[in-house]
Formats: sequence, structure tokens, C-alpha cells
Amino acid sequence: MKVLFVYPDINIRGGALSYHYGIGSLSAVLKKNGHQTAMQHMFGSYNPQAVINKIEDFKPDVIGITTVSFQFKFVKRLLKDIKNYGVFTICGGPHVSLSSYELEKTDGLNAICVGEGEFALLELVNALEKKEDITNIKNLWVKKDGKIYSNPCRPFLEDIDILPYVDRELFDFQKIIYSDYDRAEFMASRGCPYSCTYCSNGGLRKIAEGRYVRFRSVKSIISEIKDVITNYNVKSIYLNDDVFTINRNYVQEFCMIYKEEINIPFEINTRVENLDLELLQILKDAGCYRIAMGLEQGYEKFRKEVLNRPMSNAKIEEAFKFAKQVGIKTKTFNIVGFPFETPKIHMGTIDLNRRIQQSSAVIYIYEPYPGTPLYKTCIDNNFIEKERENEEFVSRTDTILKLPMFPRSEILKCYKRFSWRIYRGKSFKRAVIFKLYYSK
Ligand code: B12
Repeated sequence: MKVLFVYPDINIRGGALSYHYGIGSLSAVLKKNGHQTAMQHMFGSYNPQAVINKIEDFKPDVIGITTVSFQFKFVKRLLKDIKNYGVFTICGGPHVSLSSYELEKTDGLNAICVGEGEFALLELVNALEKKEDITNIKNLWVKKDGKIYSNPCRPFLEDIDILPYVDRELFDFQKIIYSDYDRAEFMASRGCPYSCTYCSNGGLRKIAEGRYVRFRSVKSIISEIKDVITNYNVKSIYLNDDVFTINRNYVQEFCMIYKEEINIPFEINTRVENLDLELLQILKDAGCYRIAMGLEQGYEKFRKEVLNRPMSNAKIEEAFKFAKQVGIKTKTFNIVGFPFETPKIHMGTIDLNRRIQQSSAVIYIYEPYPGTPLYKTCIDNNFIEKERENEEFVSRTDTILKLPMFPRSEILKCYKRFSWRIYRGKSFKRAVIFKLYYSK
């Protein structure tokens, strides 16, 4: 069977082209089982033509679309635009996993996948090929003759080493590497143990039975990295896991083998709670050049009570001090425009970023995701401006919230001024560059 994947990535800000691990993994499993796959990345403004061309050339039996919440409005448009081709359509990814009601409401959509999709999609494609019943496949909700068939989820895969390496050939992976300063991305794990109220991980964890946070064996990830650096031109590596440092023994083992067998610079995502001087030194010795951390909000009480991020500011400052001490660069992710935040509370984020002296800082505007506690807060308090929900803007550069305590105009102002405010005392040149970048 032929499966065409669609990766909607419309109105996303950023220089690097992105890879999609979910599609890569689904495609690898299908190919291993004798099916053919193709992929269309939708980038820039909404334009269905490239997908239509692919449908005409590749003639797929199934169209599989991945979707985060922000992209779903474009997915709905696409489903309408390709409806006439009569191809079976299925959507998966965090948005539909936490909003399965979308199946009933969405014209042109035949099924959705809730949670992990590798074996559900394989079963679906096999059943369609043999013209068998498709209404009782675990993880799938299927719409047939106006009726919705919803099925329970199979447990989370216990051992993710059983999966083949993600299919990188499906994308122009070398082009993706070149677009990101010759850096190749990997994931050693699935899931996150924390429950920040604005993030989908808390909801995704409850979808199925079993362990949500799983790491591949060090042997398996090292061997994939070796494979990729042999076949592509790569100068550094980014481990894109939600939090790479959850298990200290794992990090130690990884660092030891990585240094011996790979030995090129790498970056990870981490959390301050997992870091101490010793671990940072181990990371540094193995070639870790930068750690990226969600700081999100700098006012300790707000961060704890509204965002469920209980780490103290003292702990954050200590972790950044240690990173500096061992010579690892740091990057913070910050958000402005949370429900109940005020311009004054946001200044806590500016102050903390100034104090910790990170090497770089990124700011986004809060985006509410269905299925998260903070989305419910937005609904309960009537904070979402319904008329603006389908408005087109670049993801996380504007808000659809109407907050009495933080007007939209103020949120936009804080977003645009963020880098200027944190860098101007430190590096005037950098402050000006970022001021221009965010003022666009
Ligand atoms: C790594 C990562 C990225 C990477 C890679 C994206 C990717 N998914 O591969 C990059 C940096 C590119 C990225 C970008 C963004 N991300 Co991101 N990202 C993650 C992270 C940390 C891990 C995702 C991952 O790779 N998991 C492993 C793979 C194997 O799982 P998966 O992609 O979910 O796919 C599985 C299932 O979902 C399902 N599935 C997925 N698609 C499909 C399609 C079909 C047809 C089927 C049958 C099944 C299926 O089967 C797959 C295999 O089991 C998650 C957090 C998390 N733990 O999920 C956030 C997360 C997915 N990201 C998020 C967001 C918001 C974004 C951005 C919008 C940010 C931005 N504005 O730039 C963009 C959107 C990009 C896009 N157009 O989709 C949110 C989405 C929340 C939501 N409800 O919308 C998450 C959940 C984090 C959060 N804050 O809650 N991200």
C-alpha cells in the first residue's frame, strides 16, 4: 500500500527546516513491512498545491497527517481541498490525541490515531489492503457511514529499541542539517515525567497504560548517531528529547560511550532539578557545548502555582552558575502572556534572565493547548477570544487570549522588547539585533 504523509508546519517562525520524528518512525515501520511511503512538508503560508501534486503523482491509498493544535485549522482546510480525490485520511499527533472529538466535527477526515501510532497505522494499512474491517483497531477512532467507532489504546511501547531507526530519507535530511548550522537532530527518549500546566505531556501520559517516559538503550542511540554521521555531512548534534537528563546513570553511560565513539559537539534539553556541578562536568567532558532549558516565567510563586514548575529561583541561578563554571553555554526558553500573568509579573522573567546571564534567550507568546490544565483555566475564565481562534499569525508570536490583567497590546509589547530588555546592559550589539528580529 502507498501512504502519503503530510507534515503541516505552516506559519512557524524559525530559520531551520524541521524534521518530524513521528512521521519518520511511522514511515520506517511501514517500509519495514513492505509498504511505500512519501511525504509532503507544508511550509510558509497555507497552499495545498504541493499536496495535490503529490496525490496525483504518488497516487496514495492512505493520507496520514500529523498535527499540533496550532496547525489543525490548516489541516481542516487541507482535508476540504483534497476531499474530491477520495483517499482514506487519518490524522495523528498531540492535538487529535487530546481532542478526539475533532473526528466527528471534521469534514473529509476518516480516522484519527490517539497516542503512539506505529502499530495502529500498520494494522490499518494491512486491513485496508486486505479489505478487512478497520473499525476495531486499538488507538484508532474511525468514522464510517456517519458512525464513530472509538477504540481503547494499546499500552505504551515498553521497549522503544524494537522500533527501526526513524526514516530520514523521507525528508531531505541533508538540507535540514545544512539549514541548522550543520547540526543533526536525534531523540533518545519518549515522554516527559513533569506536569507543567501549559504542556501536553501531562495529558499524553494519561492516554494509555504503562510507562510513558522511556529511553532507548545507549547502544541503540549511539549506533543511530554513528549511522547518520557516516551517511550525512554533520558537524554537531542536538538531542531533542523533552528532558535528556532525567536518569543520571543513563547520562553518565551515554557520555562515556559518546566521547569514545562519536566525539563531536552536542546540545541537549534539560531541567535545573537534574543538574549539579559533577553532572555538568561529565556533559562538558563528553562534548556538550550548550544546554537548553525552559525557564518560562521568572516569578517563583507564579511559576509554582500557575505553571506547576516548583523549582526555586535559587536553584535556577545555581544551575546556570555551574554551567558557566564548567564552560557550557546556556539557552533559556521563556513565555509571556499566561493567564493571570501581569506586565509586572512578566518583569520577573526579565530580572531572572538578567541575573543568570545565559548565553541566549528565546521568548514566545503563550498558546493554549486543548487537554492541558491551563487550557481549562482559559475556558473556565472565558479568556479565549473565540473570533480570533482561526486567525492566521505566526505561531507563538501573538495571542488569542483576552486577559483583563494583561491586555494583548501589552503582551505584544513585552514580547517585542524582551531581548532588548535582557541584553541591553550586557551586549548593545546583540540587543539591537534581537530588537530588530522581534519587531518584524
Ligand atoms: C521534538 C519536538 C519538536 C521538534 C520535532 C517535532 C516532532 N514531533 O517530531 C520540533 C523542534 C520541530 C518541534 C516543533 C514544534 N513543536 Co514540538 N515537540 C517536540 C517534543 C518535545 C517531542 C515530540 C516527538 O518527537 N515525540 C516522539 C515522536 C515519535 O512522537 P510524535 O511526533 O508525537 O508522533 C507519534 C504520535 O503522536 C503519533 N502520530 C503523530 N503523527 C501522526 C500521524 C498519523 C497519520 C498517525 C497515524 C499517527 C501519528 O504516532 C507517532 C509515533 O508513535 C514534543 C513533546 C512530546 N513529548 O510530545 C513537543 C510538542 C509536540 N511540540 C509542541 C509544539 C507547540 C511545537 C511547535 C508548534 C512550536 C513552534 N511554534 O514552533 C512546533 C510545531 C511543528 C509542527 N508543525 O508540527 C507541542 C504541541 C502541543 C499541541 N497540543 O499543539 C508539544 C506536545 C510540546 C508541548 N508544549 O506541549 N517540536
